[in-house]
Amino acid sequence: MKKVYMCFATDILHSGHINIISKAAQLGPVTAGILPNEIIATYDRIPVTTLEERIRVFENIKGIDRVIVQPTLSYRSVLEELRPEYVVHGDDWRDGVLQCVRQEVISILAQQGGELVEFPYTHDEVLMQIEAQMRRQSAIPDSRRPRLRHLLRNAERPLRFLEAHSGLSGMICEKTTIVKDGSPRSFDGMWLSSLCDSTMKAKPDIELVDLTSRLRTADEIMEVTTKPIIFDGDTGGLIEHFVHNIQTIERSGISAVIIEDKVGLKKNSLFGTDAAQCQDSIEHFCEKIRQGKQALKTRDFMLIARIESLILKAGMEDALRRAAAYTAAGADGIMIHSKEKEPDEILTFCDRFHADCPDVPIVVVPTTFNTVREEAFWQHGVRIVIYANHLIRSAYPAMQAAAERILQEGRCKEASDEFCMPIKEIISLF
Ligand code: SPV
Ligand code: MG
Repeated sequence: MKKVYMCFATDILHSGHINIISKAAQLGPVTAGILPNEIIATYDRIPVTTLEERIRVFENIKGIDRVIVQPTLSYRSVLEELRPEYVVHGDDWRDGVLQCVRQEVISILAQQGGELVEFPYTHDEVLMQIEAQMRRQSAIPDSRRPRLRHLLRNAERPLRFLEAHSGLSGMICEKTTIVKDGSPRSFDGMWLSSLCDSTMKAKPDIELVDLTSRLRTADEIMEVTTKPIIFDGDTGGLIEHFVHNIQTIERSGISAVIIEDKVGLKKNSLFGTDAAQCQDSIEHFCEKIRQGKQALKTRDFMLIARIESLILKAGMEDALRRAAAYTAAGADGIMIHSKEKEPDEILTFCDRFHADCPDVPIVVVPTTFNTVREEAFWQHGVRIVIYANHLIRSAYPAMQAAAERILQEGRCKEASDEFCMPIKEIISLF
């Protein structure tokens, strides 16, 4: 009997799958490989059902002989062990991020004397509606909120969060995927930066843009995306206000808030000691953390404490003392910030804190110490890397250049040709 292998990422089964499975079964006994949710999340919507649930469903489908877990997007380990005569797939993976996976399958099968059999993929109107409904479902607050904790539990590399300041930039965070070393790579979620949200409104980053407006931006992003959001909560304000505001943020479907240990007029940390800024006392900030945690209604939401000691030149020992105190007060993670170009102080902090509290996620924002790669951060215990301002910092000069070019030429042809996407593309983006 010739062996047949198929791999599945879907959580919605429809007649198209059943047709393809019955065609595959005519070739020989079918082994179905099921991809884990976190692997699917690297290039597509996170499944709404668990891996175990999907295994049980596939075990009971007529035509499937055996079900295994395919641990990676690459078929290599499974194909080398199973050595099937046929791999069966829909023809929808010829384009898009899976084309590299397909190419690898073809080359492994060529070495093993196997064959790839592709059947036409069914584009079904009803199915597309179900898929759209699933996307909406995974965007509702209760489904979205726990996603950060879930990703952290399963991560084998730092989660990457990219700044979003609008629905459009949120969509870029959600959808941008590249193929690197044969695997798709995308962002894990959005950072709702106070700097970028303020800049978007042409305001300074001094807690001037109020929570109502910040949540309006969050809502715009949430309307068109499904990935988890980390909210930059600035200082959190007065404790009396924070205990209310944290509930509003939690209710919206955001997964975490980061508050920084400063008091008084907050200015952006990257001014360093050039701007007079006052660090909160350990006791007072711990009280803010304790009361904030007590106010929460779910166990899904995370309150992350941000330490400004290195920014304010209060020293490493102060930073570590604060990290221990904030963790003891209930913080679900520690963000350590620095404005140094060299990563040394950040990495020293991470090593020392991680040795003491290996289970507390460390968050970094490598805007200035930007030479360190994500894999290296992981080795130092970093679990979330935030690219905090790169979409707005790249958009602003591009807009400025287009505006100047129109003025220079007295017409828009040159700006259009040099800087702009085709009209045809923008009118059909959504
Ligand atoms: C932000 O993005 O608003 C931050 C990070 O708080 S930083 O600008 O580096 O302070
Ligand atoms: Mg900020």
